Amino acid sequence: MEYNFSEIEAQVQAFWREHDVYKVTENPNRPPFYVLDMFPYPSGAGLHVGHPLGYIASDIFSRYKRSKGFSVLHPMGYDAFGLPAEQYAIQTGQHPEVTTEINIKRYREQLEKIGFSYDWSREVRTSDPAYYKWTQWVFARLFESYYDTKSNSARPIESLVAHFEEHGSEGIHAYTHTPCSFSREEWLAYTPQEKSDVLMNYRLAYLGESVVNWCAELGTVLANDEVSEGVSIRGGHPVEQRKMKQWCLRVSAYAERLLTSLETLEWTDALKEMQRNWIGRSEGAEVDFEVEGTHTRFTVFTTRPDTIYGVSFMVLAPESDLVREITTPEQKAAVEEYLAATKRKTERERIADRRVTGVFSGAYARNPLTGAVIPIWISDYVLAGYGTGAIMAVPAHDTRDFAFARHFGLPITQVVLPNGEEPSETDSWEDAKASKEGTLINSGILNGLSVADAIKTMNSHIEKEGLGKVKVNYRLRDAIFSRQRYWGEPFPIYYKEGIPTLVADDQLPLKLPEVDAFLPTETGEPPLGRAANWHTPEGYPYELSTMPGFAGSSAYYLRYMDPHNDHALVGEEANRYWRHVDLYIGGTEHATGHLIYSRFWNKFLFDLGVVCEDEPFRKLVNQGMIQGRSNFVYRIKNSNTFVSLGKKDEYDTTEIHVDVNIVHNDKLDLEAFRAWRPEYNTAEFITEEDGSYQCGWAVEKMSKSMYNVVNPDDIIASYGADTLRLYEMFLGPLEQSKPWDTKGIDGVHRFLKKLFGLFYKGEDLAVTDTAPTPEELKSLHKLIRKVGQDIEQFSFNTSVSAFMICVGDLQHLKTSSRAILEPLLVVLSPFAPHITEYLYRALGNSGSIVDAEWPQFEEKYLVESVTKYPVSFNGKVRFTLEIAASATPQEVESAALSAPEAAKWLEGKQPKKVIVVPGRIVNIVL
Ligand code: ANZ
Repeated sequence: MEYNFSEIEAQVQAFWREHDVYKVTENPNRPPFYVLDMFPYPSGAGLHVGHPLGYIASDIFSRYKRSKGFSVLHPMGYDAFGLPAEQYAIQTGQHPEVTTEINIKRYREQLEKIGFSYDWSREVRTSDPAYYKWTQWVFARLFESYYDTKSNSARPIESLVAHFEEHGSEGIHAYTHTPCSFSREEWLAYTPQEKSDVLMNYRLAYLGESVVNWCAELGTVLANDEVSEGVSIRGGHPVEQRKMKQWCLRVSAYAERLLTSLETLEWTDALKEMQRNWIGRSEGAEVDFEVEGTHTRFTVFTTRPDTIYGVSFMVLAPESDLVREITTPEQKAAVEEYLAATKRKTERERIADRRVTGVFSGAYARNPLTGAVIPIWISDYVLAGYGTGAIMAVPAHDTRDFAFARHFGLPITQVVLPNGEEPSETDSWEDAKASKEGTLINSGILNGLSVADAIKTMNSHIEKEGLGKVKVNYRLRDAIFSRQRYWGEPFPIYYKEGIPTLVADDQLPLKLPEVDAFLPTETGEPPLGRAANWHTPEGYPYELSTMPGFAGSSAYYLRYMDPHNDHALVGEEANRYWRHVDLYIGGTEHATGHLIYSRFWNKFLFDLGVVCEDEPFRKLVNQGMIQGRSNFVYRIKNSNTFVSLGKKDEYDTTEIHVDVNIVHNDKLDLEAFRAWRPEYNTAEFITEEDGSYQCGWAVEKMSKSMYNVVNPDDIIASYGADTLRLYEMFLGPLEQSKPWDTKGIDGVHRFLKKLFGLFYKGEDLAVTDTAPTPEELKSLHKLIRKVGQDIEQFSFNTSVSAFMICVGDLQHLKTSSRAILEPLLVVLSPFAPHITEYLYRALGNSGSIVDAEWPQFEEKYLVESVTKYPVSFNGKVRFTLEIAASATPQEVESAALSAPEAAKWLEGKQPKKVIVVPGRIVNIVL
């Protein structure tokens, strides 16, 4: 019987479906194991062969764990809200829900063909109201909570209100960027609006003023990576920096916890380092400066308070509220002009841009230590969102301050320690030394100290004298959580007399309303402003913006644990059973966004007691990218003639991408090419001598525009899903990026045919109950050990080679023994689930191979058994030879003749005859 993969795969998949073999339960008799893939955004283009790489790896691991006795949760779903569907809706009028539905259907079909062991009954879609009810619910809890810096956990905002009612703001320990100070009486006298404003400074989900990239044309805020050089990447519309009220999540309150518990995770060092940098912990001090001639004070953040003697000017971020307050009338015009110019740059561009720009405010500040009067400047190298948005500039010790001072001719004051020693331990000091410009001044109370000690001394001086306070700063910002978009979760918020108020939990989900167009309103309000009746029954208007893309993905792993629970995001029982994701596989592009937000949500839900573990993803593996292998044809300029690679240098040609699907092993299918595009109907070819047209090639990103996208469906049609799965793993180490190259795919496919051939001779099943030989057992057990170790180490490519070696050995040994072949199937089944299921059942097993136990590795089969041969010369035994029992008679003969003891008896003669009695004796006749 032939290996008819398409029939086998269809039959096996139907069997899985009918018997629900991938349905998983909270089975108390089995330990739990949770394997998760980062769920896809269902784009219109469908899956290409790069997408399933991580999914195949996680599927192998899941199946392996299941055969090791675990109850394995391995779900799949869709991150279904998002911009492309909305953009498409704007262009075509097609409701995003409709396109999303179509795309999901396509994804599901493609995924099912690959034979994943997903429990589809747990599928989630973030755009499904039954799902986003819980996204809204978490938002509501965040709105109702503040962060208690004493207990280091989230607490109900009501308890803060209770405190205000008793004691005013005195004695609270609540995390905020804007501390408020009021008495009990003041609090009680506040209007509801005033109370709401105060509480907004503490809520974990709050309406806050932040600087955003505003694109008026698109009517929305854009993320930094959606903007380049002052215009939107999509459409090229102007983008400006604008302060706007946005919903924000107070992620920064969790910065320290997000940092410290990284240590407990099995993530790669590179990934942890990315998160550490993103969180960006920095120890320093906040120091207060006074604006000369006023009582206005402002605070700077510095990591080098020891350099305070050398401050020669101050710099404010352009967005700072202080700018308008202190700018003198003479400088007003220049400052306005500068502010307008900086509005066009995103923050990221400001950080990257090393050009010095700035403007003098006209005002001065007084150095609290030296009393020196120094100018206050405004420049965009100071960022509004970091520290306090104001700095003390020490050009002798800081490179950017130095560049600024040089550019504007400001004084450079170098601090030296009177004992002549120079501070070490920082680069900026090195930079400063290199400058050798400026005046050297005495460093006052820091005389003779090292930098580290000088910092400590200055910190305590600052605190003692009330000049400021020691402060740890984090680069991690609060997340801006609103988008002026249609296709996202509505906020469970309405405005009661202007006060943001939660929609009651029992009214959730608050469903996305219908609109007549997916565009902002004429007055510039978000698309939800077009919805009729978008208000509460009492007539209070609902929030018009929607949640961003990362809202729905922040807790999706919890929902899979208990996807149909109508009463809780996740029920206690389900959560206590599964606890956390044991293995998470996905791309590095989520290293900071999603992986910070979901850790934050999880920690918050942990504080609430909704989940029992403080970290969501125990082990995380990043799969590499599969790149495309593009092909080119060469068109002779101004003609419709195409010349093959080997001859192209003889002509003046243009290189053109050609669809890789009409190229096989770099040879162009000429007919398919003519049919590809109308303009090539009449194409002529100059081929190689053998008549073939050879294409050029290059490795590029896999993308539709380069015609190098390979659809897994096509591979499955030609080779089957098992070949696709094995081949994707065979391409190389999981974590590495590698080009898709089908050169080796035939080899992998032949391997499966060979495997099939071990089971069938002609039409008949050729498996017997004969006892296995030691060689067969050795080959099998080598494989069991190797594959088990490989899977545990995510080294799937090496397993594929091991399978090939083993099947080659067994073919050579003409193995037919069930005792070998059945365990072989089990070990191969995580990689090639269809063929193995089919053969396993052909062997007479009634259940599914997914329930078969992983074979036990036994060391004893690997120990070489040896045979002792007496070696006789002309009938007289002269010595004994120890040789592997598996040695052939020829091998025994040559081992006997080349043994060191043999030389003495051979006396240099050629033996007339050598008789080997296998397993018994060697007789050499001279
Ligand atoms: C004086 C000084 C002297 C500084 C010196 C550094 C070296 P990290 O380590 O990243 O926390 N800074 C503070 N707020 C800023 C802002 N909003 N935008 C741009 N720069 C800002 O950096 C902290 C240092 O960066 C602070 O310490 C401040 O400059 C600057 F020899 O103060 B330093």
